[in-house]
Amino acid sequence: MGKALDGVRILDFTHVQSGPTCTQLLAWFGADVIKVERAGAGDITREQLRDIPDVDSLYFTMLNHNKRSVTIDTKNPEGKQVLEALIQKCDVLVENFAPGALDRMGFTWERIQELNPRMIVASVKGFGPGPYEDCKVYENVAQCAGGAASTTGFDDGPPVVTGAQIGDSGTGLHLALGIVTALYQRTQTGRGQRVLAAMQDGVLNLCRVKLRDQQRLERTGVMKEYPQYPNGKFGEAVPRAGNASGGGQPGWILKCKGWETDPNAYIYFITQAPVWAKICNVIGKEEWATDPDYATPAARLPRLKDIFAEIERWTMTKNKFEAMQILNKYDIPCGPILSMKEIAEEPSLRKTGTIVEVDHPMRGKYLTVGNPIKLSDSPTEVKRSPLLGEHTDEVMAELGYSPEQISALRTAGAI
Ligand code: CAO
Repeated sequence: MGKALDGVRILDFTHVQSGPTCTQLLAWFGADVIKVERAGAGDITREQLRDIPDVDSLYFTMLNHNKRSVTIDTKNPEGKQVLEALIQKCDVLVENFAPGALDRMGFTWERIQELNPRMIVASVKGFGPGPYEDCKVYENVAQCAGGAASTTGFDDGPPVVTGAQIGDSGTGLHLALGIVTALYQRTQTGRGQRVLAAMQDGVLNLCRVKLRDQQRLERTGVMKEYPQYPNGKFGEAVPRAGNASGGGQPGWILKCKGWETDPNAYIYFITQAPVWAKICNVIGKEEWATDPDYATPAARLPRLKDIFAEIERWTMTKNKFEAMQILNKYDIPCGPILSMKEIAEEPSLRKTGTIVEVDHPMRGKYLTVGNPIKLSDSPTEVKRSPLLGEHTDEVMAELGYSPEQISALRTAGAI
């Protein structure tokens, strides 16, 4: 079976996390992703957080599946010529260097257009145009600047960043969508274009509901689904909402049996309005179904703290999986707090290819997250990440270089 992006060639200048997640997705959809790295060193993540000496780290291997690696010195004049040949042969250049680095290499948008007017140039940057456009940015900086940190955590504590890499991997996803959209437009126009995904913008896009709440707060001064209501104070900006649900169906994280020793013995419980009577039955508070203080969503809002405390008395008598099983029988929305250990061992995730075991020639077997997006006509086969420069000769030969030329370029330090 073919792949959705068969025939698309990507010149992958990405490093660390944000850019590599984007090109990994494109590779999983069938694009030929040629990762250009610095000879001798490569993507800095190859050596970061290593768990086995001198072996590519899990950080690197889990972000660079299905790619080919070539080493080219982009500051060497002959190395630049090789890159020019690659630009002419590829459809998309993806990069996430610090602002200006591509220009400093001599590959301005204008120069790339001269070489290949069909080339799509896609970039991750920390910020879009504005006061911070020249700043270098990592994940947590983006979470802070994009509104996630100020709205995450509890009211009486400091801002908190989330473990989900919404700044890096989130922006990589945004960029991947921009790239396939530009490829689609190119089928009509014949022209390439620039695609920019700024990490601050990507995080803010994922925090869209918090900008909604900012405007609600300014209009009404209060947001009744927030834990600050009715006893706490609202300030001028959207406060941290703890574990409250974002929408109109109140939810909270509740203790389950074993919480005293297991940090993840918790369940997320949503008091969805249509199943309120069933919730009352399950927790043994049948009278709440008709009591005017509890029977309607509006009546419950000022009492959510007490309501969740009562529900928790019930959830604490069950482990999170038992609670999940019982609640699901009644269509009560809930979810166990799963640890990474539990996720790694979950057979259904292995079955769907969301968790995949990969074999690597130097590290042996390891687990990775496979493609979370499943296409029925373009199934993903997760292949190990490349060793540094593993495909230099192969790609050079495809560009038309003879073995003698390749060897001369190697001696000159260009590749
Ligand atoms: N051969 C020779 N030189 C190379 C090369 C190659 N193959 N590949 C890269 N380089 C050079 C670049 O030309 C650049 O040189 P100059 O600074 O002289 O122009 C240099 O290596 C390093 O680029 P960088 O500034 O991007 O790297 P850094 O480690 O200093 O910064 C980061 C890293 C992530 C902060 C920065 O790249 C950045 O802000 N990127 C955009 C935002 C982003 O993606 N952040 C998420 C990262 S994941 O958490």
